[in-house]
Amino acid sequence: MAQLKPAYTLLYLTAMTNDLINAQVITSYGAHGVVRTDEGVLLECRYRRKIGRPLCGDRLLIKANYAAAEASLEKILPRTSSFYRGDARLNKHAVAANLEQIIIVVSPWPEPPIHLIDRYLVAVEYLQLEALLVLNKADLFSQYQAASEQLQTSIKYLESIGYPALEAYCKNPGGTGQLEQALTNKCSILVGLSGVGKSSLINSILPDKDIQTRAVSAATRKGTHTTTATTLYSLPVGGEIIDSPGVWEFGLWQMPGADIERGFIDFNELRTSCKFANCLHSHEPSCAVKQAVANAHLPESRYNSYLQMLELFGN
Ligand SMILES: Nc1nc2c(ncn2[C@@H]2O[C@H](COP(=O)(O)OP(=O)(O)O)[C@@H](O)[C@H]2O)c(=O)[nH]1
Ligand SMILES: [Mg+2]
Ligand SMILES: [Zn+2]
Repeated sequence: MAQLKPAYTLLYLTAMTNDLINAQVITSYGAHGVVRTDEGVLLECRYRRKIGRPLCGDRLLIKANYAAAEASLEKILPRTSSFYRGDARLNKHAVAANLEQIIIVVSPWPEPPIHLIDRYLVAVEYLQLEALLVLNKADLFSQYQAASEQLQTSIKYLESIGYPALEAYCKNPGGTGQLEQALTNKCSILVGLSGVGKSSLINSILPDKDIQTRAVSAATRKGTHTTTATTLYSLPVGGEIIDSPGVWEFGLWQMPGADIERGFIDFNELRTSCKFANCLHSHEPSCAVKQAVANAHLPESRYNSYLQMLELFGN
């Protein structure tokens, strides 16, 4: 039979324990970060080189010292996904872990450059994550009618091949209900051009964002937390949102042409009919994808996005 411990030893044990406990990284600074235990306690966590460098969103096993509000990293648990950004040299860098959904935000103004949505969708497929297209600033549709209609047409096509989409606005209250539903109980990130309304959407769905930010600041030894650091926020509806300002503004990273090709999911049922099994649908003869464009079964703009991506990011 286990020996009964006096109360003071139990108190001591809860203050300083050698037990491994589960936690998630809220923000990561390189050699340390802020983690939240499954009980909801924020602790500054020191990393250890031989264990690795956790990313925002990583699930960890830690040893906690609650009295000192600190912890040490013992193990990074296996990731269900990794999210990357590309740098100016098109190299990829991991920025977050365990994301499930990428929210691609577009607006009639500023209008997205042609091919931007298709480009993001290739990355979504490469990362094997879910995508959600959000057409924001719905209150501006009548003012920017041509741009809005063009966007709606592209989005309708993307919906027809399987990508969910919804409209939102955050100038007036009540415009983010559908989005909140789509975020429930998932870990998501918002991407898109500067000015499309990502911060406004986040403020609308995360009314306590400032409170959460201050709690992270308080947990860091230096007492500051910059708003540009990739940070995980808990949603009131359940689930999380990772805020990483500017993460996919334009660029992605270099990837094999075959990965770009797989990122166009509407090529799936065509590629088996190409003459060459490894057809990249550019200069090859008897290409079913080119044929589908000629027959208007595949939008020319999608195909042009594909060719542009092969040129810019293919290797
Ligand atoms: N008309 C209108 N303007 C919006 C809406 N959402 C955001 N904005 C405005 O668009 C500008 C850029 O928004 P912001 O959230 O900073 O975009 P971000 O750069 O993607 O984070 C700001 O002036 C916002 O007030 C919307 O739904 N309708
Ligand atoms: Mg912003
Ligand atoms: Zn082909």
